[in-house]
Amino acid sequence: MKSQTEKILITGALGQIGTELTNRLVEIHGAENVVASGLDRWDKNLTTAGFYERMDVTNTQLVRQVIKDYEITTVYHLASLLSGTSEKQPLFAWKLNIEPLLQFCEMAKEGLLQKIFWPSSIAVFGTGIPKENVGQEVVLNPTTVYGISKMAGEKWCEYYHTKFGVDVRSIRYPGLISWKTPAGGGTTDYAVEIFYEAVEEGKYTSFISENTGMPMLYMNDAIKATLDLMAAPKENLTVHTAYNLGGMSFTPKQLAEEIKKEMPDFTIDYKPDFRQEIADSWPASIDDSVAKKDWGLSYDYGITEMTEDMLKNLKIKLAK
Ligand code: AKB
Repeated sequence: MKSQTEKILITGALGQIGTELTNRLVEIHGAENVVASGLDRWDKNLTTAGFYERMDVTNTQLVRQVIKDYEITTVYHLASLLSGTSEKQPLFAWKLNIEPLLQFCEMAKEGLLQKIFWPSSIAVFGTGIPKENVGQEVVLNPTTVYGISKMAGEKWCEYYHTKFGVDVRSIRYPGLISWKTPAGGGTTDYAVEIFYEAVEEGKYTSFISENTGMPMLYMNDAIKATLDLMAAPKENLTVHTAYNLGGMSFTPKQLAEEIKKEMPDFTIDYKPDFRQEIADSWPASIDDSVAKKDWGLSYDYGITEMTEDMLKNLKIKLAK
């Protein structure tokens, strides 16, 4: 018999979202109810979770064993290859981004798990869709490996929910900006790198061109949204693919202007690489009214508050 307490497993727990989500889940549920997992060797400073499992998430047998051993009820399955890296390793991206999700859905179907969170992305939209204020129910036409895997994952979530009543919830994250753990392999990562380089070098060369707008979200708001979605009553949820999240929208040039308000000598130049084509296929802004209506999505950070908080924290972190 499973215990009634929520027991949580986080995959990708040492990544950009994973680190901060783990900390928050530990605050809410207690370290003894949170199991972090990742590929790194265990070290006592690795995570705030009460337990750590060094685990390749594509190793189904091992993952099942971990779920059983800890009597896990809820999985935050964050392990994923992002858009830039996926273009370089398409077959591995498909394997990592899809197969473990299906395994977790199977475990939930069998009654081994009660709830799953899986991140989707604005990468699902793709070309031929209006750039601005893209709605929840538009035709999806991803042209990247990452976008294709996320679109397929969303449809699998919907399938398991509709056919078997699996409680799997998802968000189409925009670019995520944070200072605690660096991002890795994404197209929106310029908006994180720029802060590190501003503090360390006073200048930045952007791999995205100056007037390319993309939706972005500060990590504090991303964590809040994820937990709010997971806490929402099941019957309020009308979207079983993944919820749109708009956050804020800006271009590299606009972000540089914000940084200059705090650091007047900061300079930026532009040298777009292969990720420019990916960015060009994504929306510039997103309509997230369905998430606001269904589970009360709200944000605390705009571009100015986010920039102030990033610079304040990175100056302290990088001085150490
Ligand atoms: C990426 O750039 O690949 C991610 C995303 C928008 O999903 N940050």
